[in-house]
Amino acid sequence: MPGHNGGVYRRIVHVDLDCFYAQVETRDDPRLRGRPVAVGGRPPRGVIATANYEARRFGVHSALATRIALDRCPGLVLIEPRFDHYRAVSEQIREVFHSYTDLVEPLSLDEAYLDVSEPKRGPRSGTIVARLIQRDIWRATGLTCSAGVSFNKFLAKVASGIDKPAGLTVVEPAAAVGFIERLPITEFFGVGPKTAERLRGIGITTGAQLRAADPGRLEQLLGKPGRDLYEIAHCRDDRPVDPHRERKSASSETTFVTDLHGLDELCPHLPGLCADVARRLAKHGLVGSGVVVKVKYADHTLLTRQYQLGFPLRAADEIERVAREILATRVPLDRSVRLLGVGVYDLADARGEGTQPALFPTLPRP
Ligand code: DCP
Ligand code: MG
Repeated sequence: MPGHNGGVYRRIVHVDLDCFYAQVETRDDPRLRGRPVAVGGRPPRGVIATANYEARRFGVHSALATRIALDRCPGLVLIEPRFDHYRAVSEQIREVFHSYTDLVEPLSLDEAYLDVSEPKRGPRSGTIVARLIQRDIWRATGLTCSAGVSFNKFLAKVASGIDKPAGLTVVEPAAAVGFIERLPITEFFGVGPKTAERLRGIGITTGAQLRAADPGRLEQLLGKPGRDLYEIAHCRDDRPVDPHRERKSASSETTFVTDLHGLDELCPHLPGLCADVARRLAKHGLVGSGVVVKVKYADHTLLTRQYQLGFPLRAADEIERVAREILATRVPLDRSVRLLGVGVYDLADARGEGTQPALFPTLPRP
């Protein structure tokens, strides 16, 4: 059997609240029920953090520019995010988790892995404990969540997304291979649009094809993540649920198909990278006060340059301004570059950090 470690399967539950911010808002204001609702920043610069299912039917989704969301769904109710409030709700949810196990690894405000192999209470059944958790969250907060249960993190997480909202999906060991075979490649972690495109290039679009692939070829194509994908597709995912894992930075990077030269070629990649970093911050309810730029040159040597601002940032265009300044003044660009990355560090809760005026930081010249 896959994932069978010394005769014992772990019981991992992944819990994810349904359209979290939007569900909290509709819970708090019953007049919104049944109407399309999105939580996000106002146009022209704002983006959607999340939308309820009514709004999703119009093509409104996380990270979409609010301006476009309003075009797609003219009746959309737009609500400014209330991060402190979501954080408080998140605390209530974590209390429920901790009443079942101390092995809780939060991934964001609304999402966590739990190892319930030996629960503090309830039976030794992942499925039943997951149901109890859904019930207790509902009782404590009036919110629905979806859960996935399996013997490793990857399977539990994918499973929780199968039957939203308020669903429960269990992947038993005997069903795991069939489950993986049917998954589209984009469901595997770390496979964004770019990686999916590369995999498609070698004829891989499903879990079944990934399982049948040559692991060496995958590694050649994608590096170490290629090897990890192969392992995961074969149910080998021993990552423990780690209650002490902390996010110290949020970053995004891209490796270019052909090496790039100079500021003019690199700068067009900054908006995408910074938008990605901003999304990660938003998802975790965080802000950061340092920006780091990473460059890998054609000969694979790495260089990072960072700048500590002393005040918190969270918007993509603000991160971009600092990153551009670092790139322009502190990163030698006389050599070809194969990878560019941007990150934000010194993270703190977004709590109390209202929407900021646009910032135009200028770095002191080195
Ligand atoms: N979030 C955000 N920006 C993103 C993604 C998410 O601000 N790009 C915030 C809003 C979400 C919350 O994080 O409510 C949780 O993210 P999820 O990805 O779990 O999305 P939802 O809970 O909103 O929807 P789903 O029902 O698909 O889980
Ligand atoms: Mg969610």
